[in-house]
Amino acid sequence: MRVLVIIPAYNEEHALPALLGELRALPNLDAQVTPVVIDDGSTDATAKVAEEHGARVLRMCKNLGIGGAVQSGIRLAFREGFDFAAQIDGDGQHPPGELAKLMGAAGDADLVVGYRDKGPTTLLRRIGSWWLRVVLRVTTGVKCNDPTSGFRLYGPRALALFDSEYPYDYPEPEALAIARARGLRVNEVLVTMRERQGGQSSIAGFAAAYYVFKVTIAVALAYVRARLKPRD
Ligand SMILES: Nc1nc2c(ncn2[C@@H]2O[C@H](COP(=O)(O)OP(=O)(O)O)[C@@H](O)[C@H]2O)c(=O)[nH]1
Ligand SMILES: [Mg+2]
Repeated sequence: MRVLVIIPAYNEEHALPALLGELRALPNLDAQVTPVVIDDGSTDATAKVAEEHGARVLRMCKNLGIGGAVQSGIRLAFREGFDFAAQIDGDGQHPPGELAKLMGAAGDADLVVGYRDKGPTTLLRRIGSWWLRVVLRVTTGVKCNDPTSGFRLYGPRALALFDSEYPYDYPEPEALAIARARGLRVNEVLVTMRERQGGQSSIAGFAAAYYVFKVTIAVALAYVRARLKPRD
């Protein structure tokens, strides 16, 4: 079984060496793991560091934002015939050792989300995550402890779907709404997460409030749109 590990990275030169080292040293995961760093228009040495540490690198033509970066990785996985793709943060927040738990939860699910015990770290984020959980539940019926988590595993049906449509900014909750609307099965599993290992988070302060507002509307619209779209 071949798994492409998609690592979206915007200025993550500090965290990547340790992360890629951990991925190389993964103990007995029953799969062939290929890491690909999606360098999303970084202004630091992200691409060079990733290459030096043995990863494949896709360099975006400019900063596309997390959605564009992730979809590029998904397209690579789908078009090169990988069986699964995993998505993990380039900041070291998602321990590669936990990938086995995502794989273990795949069963007959098409998309697996890793969530952490205590939820996001800051109060503002916890409130936002709670609200988005409610919105997703009410509008789409998806039960997910942390719809904002970017620690994910995509099976073949998710790769096929997201190859053609994937949301752009703040994509994680919206992607769940699209998946559900198109009949995919979503599962989740408890994982351990760490703090970001260097670099800076994309979401803080005012951006967090905008994020919650934007995603609330986007989730509802994405669900309705995907339900109305004729199936191929
Ligand atoms: N900040 C930012 N991160 C991006 C972008 N594109 C890809 N990423 C990467 O996406 C991942 C998730 O972003 P992060 O800032 O860690 O989000 P958080 O974990 O929710 O705080 C990280 O590995 C980033 O390096 C972008 O345009 N901006
Ligand atoms: Mg992060």
